[in-house]
Amino acid sequence: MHTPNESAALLDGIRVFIEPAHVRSDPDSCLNYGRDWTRLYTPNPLAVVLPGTVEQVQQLVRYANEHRLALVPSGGRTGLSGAAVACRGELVVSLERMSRILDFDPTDRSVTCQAGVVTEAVQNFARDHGLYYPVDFASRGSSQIGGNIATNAGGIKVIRYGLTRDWVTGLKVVTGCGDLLDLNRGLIKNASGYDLRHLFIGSEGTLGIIVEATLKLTRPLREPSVMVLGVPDLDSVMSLYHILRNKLELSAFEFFSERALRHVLKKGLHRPFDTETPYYVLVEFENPEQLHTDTALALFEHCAEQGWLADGVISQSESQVKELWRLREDISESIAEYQPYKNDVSVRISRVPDFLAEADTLLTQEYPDFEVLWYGHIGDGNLHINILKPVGMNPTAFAQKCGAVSEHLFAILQRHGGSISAEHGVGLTKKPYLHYTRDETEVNYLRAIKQVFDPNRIMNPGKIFD
Ligand code: S2G
Ligand code: ZN
Repeated sequence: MHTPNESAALLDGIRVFIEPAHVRSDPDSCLNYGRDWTRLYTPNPLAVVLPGTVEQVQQLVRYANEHRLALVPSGGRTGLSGAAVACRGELVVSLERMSRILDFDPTDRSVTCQAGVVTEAVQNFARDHGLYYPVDFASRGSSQIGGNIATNAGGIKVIRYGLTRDWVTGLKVVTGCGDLLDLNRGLIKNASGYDLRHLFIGSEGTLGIIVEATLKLTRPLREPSVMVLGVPDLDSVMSLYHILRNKLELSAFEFFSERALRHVLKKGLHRPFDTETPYYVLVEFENPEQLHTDTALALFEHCAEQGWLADGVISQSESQVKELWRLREDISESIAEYQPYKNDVSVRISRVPDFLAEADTLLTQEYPDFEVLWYGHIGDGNLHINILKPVGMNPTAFAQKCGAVSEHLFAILQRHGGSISAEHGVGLTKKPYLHYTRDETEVNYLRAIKQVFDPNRIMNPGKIFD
C-alpha cells in the first residue's frame, strides 16, 4: 500500500498522459469499480483510471511497471469469483470508455470491437447484420467483451456453440510489459507457432489487458422452440439428455430444481405447468416452420411413458420462449439477496450422473439446515450449486462452513476429473481450491508463463494463484 503522498504523486503522474477527468479517486468510483458481483470483498483501490486509447493503456502499463503499481483490468464487473475486485490498493483500469465497434466484414462474418463493448451490443450488432453472436448469458446487458474473453465466458448455448474461446479469431492485448500484441488477426487457419491468443483467453487479467477483439459470427438460430419438462429425479435428467440430443438440434439443455423455481416464482413469474416436480429441464431446439414440433411431441410422449418426465410445456410463440427462459435465467438474480455461496463445477457429461449422486448425498448430509439450489448447464456438464445464507447468520461463519464443505465436494469432483470452476473463473474465491483441478507441476508452468508476460507481477496480482 502507498502513503497518501505517494498515492497523490502516482496519480499526478498518470494525469500527465490520461485526462484528469478519467483518473478518479472519489469514494463512489472506488466502491463501484473496485468490486464485482461477488460482494465478498471490501473494495479498496488506489483509484480508477479510464483510458480511451490503446496507446494510453500501454503508457499506463509501462508507468505501472516503473512504479511497481498493481493493475486490475475492469470490464462489466459481473464476475462471480472476485477476479475483478481491487481490495489491496491496486489501480483499477476500466475499459468502459473503449466501447466502439471498429469493423465488420460480411465475407469473414466477423466483427472487430474494443474490449469495453457490452456483450448485448455485439449480439444486437450481429442481429442487425443478419448474423448471430451465440455466446449468451443472463449478464449480457452489463458484461463487456473484454471481460467475457478474460474469463472465457460460457453461458446457456455452449452445448451447440461452445465458449467465448471458440469465437475469438483475433485479439489485441497489452502485455504486462506494456507491449502491444496483435494475435491471429482474424485468421481461420494460422499454423505459425504457439497461439498466444489462447493464453489470454481465460487469463483473468493476470497476463495483460485485452484491448480489442475480432469475433466470428454465424447464421441466426432459426425459430427456436423451448420445452420445459417436469422431471422426477436426476437420472431422468440424463435419460432425457441422451434421447433429446439425438433427435433434436439442441441449442440448450439446462436444468434447475423446484427450490430454484420457487425463488423465481416469488418474483412474479408463473409456473410452466401445474405439476410440481423435484427438477425441471429446459430444452431449446431449432424448429424452423415448426418442422420438428411433431418429433418433439412424440419424444415427449415416449419419455413420459418411460417415467422420465411427469409434465411439460412447449413454447407456442416467441414471447413464450422468452417467458420460459426467464424461469432459468432469472434464478441468479432471484437469490442474490441471500448472498449465496456459489459452486460452479463441471465434469465430463458421462460423469454427471455419478457425480450428481455423490454430491447430492454429501450436500444433503453436510447442509441439513441450509437451502441448497441446483441449476445450470447440465448439457455441457456444468452445474451451479448455490447455498443460501440463512437470514441472520454471520457471513464469515457461513462462508467458513461452506468452504469446509467445498473441500469435500471438490474431493469428489477430483475423483471424477472435474473442474472447481466451469465458467466463472478462479479469481480469489476458488484460488484456495485450485489444486483439486490443477496439480503443482501444472501451476508452476502457469507461474512461468506469467513471469514471461508480467515479470514485475503488476497484472492483477493474487488472482488465480500466487
Ligand atoms: C447461470 C449465473 C451466475 C450464478 O445462471 O448460469 O452462471 O451462478 C450462472 O448464479
Ligand atoms: Zn452459468
